Amino acid sequence: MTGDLSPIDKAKFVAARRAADLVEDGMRVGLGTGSTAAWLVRCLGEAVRDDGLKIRGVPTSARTAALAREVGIEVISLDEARWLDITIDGADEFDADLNLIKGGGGALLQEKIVATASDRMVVIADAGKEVEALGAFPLPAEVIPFGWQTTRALIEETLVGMDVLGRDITLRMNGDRPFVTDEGNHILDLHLRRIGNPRQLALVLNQLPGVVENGLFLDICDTVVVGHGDGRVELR
Ligand code: ABF
Repeated sequence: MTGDLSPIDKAKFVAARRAADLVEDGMRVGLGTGSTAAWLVRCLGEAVRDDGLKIRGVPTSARTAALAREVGIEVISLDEARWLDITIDGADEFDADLNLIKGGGGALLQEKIVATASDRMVVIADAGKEVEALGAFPLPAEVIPFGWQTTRALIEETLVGMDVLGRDITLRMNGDRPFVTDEGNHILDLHLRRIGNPRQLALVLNQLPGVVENGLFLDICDTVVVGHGDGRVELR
């Protein structure tokens, strides 16, 4: 499955493989989105096929659902599962408090719902995702298409009082058209450079009418499995 991986892919793979060991028979498992989470889905698929692992997977995006089915994992909806034993997902940034920025893959809404409906949330990440302070990665905000430019202006206004270093906001594109999430929404990327008070920012953003959710995952992650290009793995 792994062949000769680049150091970054090896880091993602070893983190995913270690996290897959946390999944036990009978578990309902939230399956994340992104390239690191894709390694996890493949590892779990191998355990299902080769070791008879019995799990039910709740995907966080259409593309994860397709991959899970492809590798032989039984896919159910979150409503069928009601609650999850564990969710394993990637991240764009994590800090020392295990707070995250997620949403670089555009799946942050389902990811946050699934992660929150889990007994345990585990992030798998290459070591390059670790930061001293969140914000270098643009913070995604999912907004409804109706009046998104007004919502953008509202966010801009809100940022004026916030402890952030940057205030540029861009509409995420998919080629020459706006990116559309699985829920049919748009993503605004907030180029804040450094977020001094993530809690305050997360609360303020989600109070704005057109904002559906933001990519700050605070007090949700229980464990980060950090993979390194030389094959080392650490648990935080
Ligand atoms: C997903 O994983 C997203 O929330 C996040 O943006 C992405 C990270 O992608 P990758 O694992 O490809 O670096 O959960």
